[in-house]
Amino acid sequence: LPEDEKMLYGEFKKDFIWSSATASYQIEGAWREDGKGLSIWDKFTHTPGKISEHDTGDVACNSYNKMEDDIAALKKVKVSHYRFSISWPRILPDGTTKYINQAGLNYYKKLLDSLIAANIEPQVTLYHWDLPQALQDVGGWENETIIERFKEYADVLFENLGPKVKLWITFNEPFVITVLGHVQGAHAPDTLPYIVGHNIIKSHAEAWHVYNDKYRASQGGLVSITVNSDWAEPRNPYKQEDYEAARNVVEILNLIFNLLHPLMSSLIQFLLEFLFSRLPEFTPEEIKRINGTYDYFGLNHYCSVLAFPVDFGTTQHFEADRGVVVISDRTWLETGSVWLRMTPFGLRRLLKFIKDEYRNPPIIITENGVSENGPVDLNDVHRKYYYEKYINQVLKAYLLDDVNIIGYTAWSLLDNLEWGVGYTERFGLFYVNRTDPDLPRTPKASVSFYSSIISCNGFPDPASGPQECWNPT
Ligand code: GBH
Repeated sequence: LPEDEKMLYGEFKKDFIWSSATASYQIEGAWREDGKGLSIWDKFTHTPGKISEHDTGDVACNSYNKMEDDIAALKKVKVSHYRFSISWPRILPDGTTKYINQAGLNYYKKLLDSLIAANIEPQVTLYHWDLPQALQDVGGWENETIIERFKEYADVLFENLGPKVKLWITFNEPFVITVLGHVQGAHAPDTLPYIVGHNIIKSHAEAWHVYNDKYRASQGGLVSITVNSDWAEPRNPYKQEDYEAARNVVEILNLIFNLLHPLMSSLIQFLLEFLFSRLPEFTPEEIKRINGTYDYFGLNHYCSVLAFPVDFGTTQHFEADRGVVVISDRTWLETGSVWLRMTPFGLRRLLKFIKDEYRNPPIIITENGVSENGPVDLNDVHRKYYYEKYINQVLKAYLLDDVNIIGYTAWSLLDNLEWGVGYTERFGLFYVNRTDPDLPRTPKASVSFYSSIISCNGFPDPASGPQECWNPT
């Protein structure tokens, strides 16, 4: 075996966060129940031709009405934490605090109480892509007034739910919101400019300051943001320019933490100018306001890519702006999603990169997981393999590279609405039978596998650890 793939025995730190995740639009359903307003994803999925098989989140996993089932699933996995997101239009139907929908707040209060009763701590995301349509109608993230709207929304959540929450995530993947939602149109709302990224960063900073000024002293939680970052290797390891292309890919995906970081390197300044050349510059006061507004590094990671530079001339699209194209190596194992190949080695390298680049922040992996498509097979060996290899790479980063890793989150608890590809790709630890109107959750084989890693807090040496822990096969 190459050094990279050898398993390492050992355990994570005490009180390690072991979690699994979902997002409101992907699981809740109940799209018009109890006063919920419409979101941009309601509109997008109801637009013909946008989603595979005309799938929508109208019902999804019906988690809005099946909370008990979800809690039972979490208990079965034995997670210490559960990451879910709040549907903004369920709380504020037109996006503003003019009207607060008490039924929506009650749903999340009840969810928090049920989790706490089950001894599971919540990790709550404020924005996992389902913007109130009413705000989109006035420009959404392109309109800078959204910064104030987001700040007010965050304030409502901190005030009403904050006493029960210790871990907050403002935005899930600003890069996806900006590039897929606005630059490429693969996601809602399908409009163009990068200005969205600029406004998201400011919105995040305002929410962090609200928490810091008004709630931190009494609630004592942590607030951060989550980026999606692949790891990138040079396509040709003998070409210097491919190394630079790979480095740029990773820098750009993590860009937001450079802005939040008190010290901006000259490389970052260069990248910012280059990528966001059509954007207003942040003023020194704005930079000051943004700097340092994170309490940990939130990371969603799925796979690695190979990078090389391409000059697209004057064409305007994201790859052209970046000047880099990424591909995968055909020897890497495939999964149920074309963009996702099994590359466990990259996660350790990425964690080491984050440690070095951002001065050793505490890191929470807020998503990591794998999909299948096609016929149902509850014996998901590929997922067991994926979790075993990836989580072991996280252990190596912790024990061998001294990375300050404090948590790991498996995406996803349930098979759910996988955005543009609908229900055709399934990331769940639990299978959700969509042909049964009751939408029962059935554990896949990976549930007991992940659960044993959790119970053993990693991969203790079987010679000294409990017998039911991971054993080399
Ligand atoms: C996560 O994003 C999301 O947070 C989560 O909601 C989602 O269910 C999960 O991934 C699984 O997809 O099809 O070539 O356009 C992960 C980052 C970035 C991965 C966009 C998929 C689309 C590539 N995602 N990417 S492509």
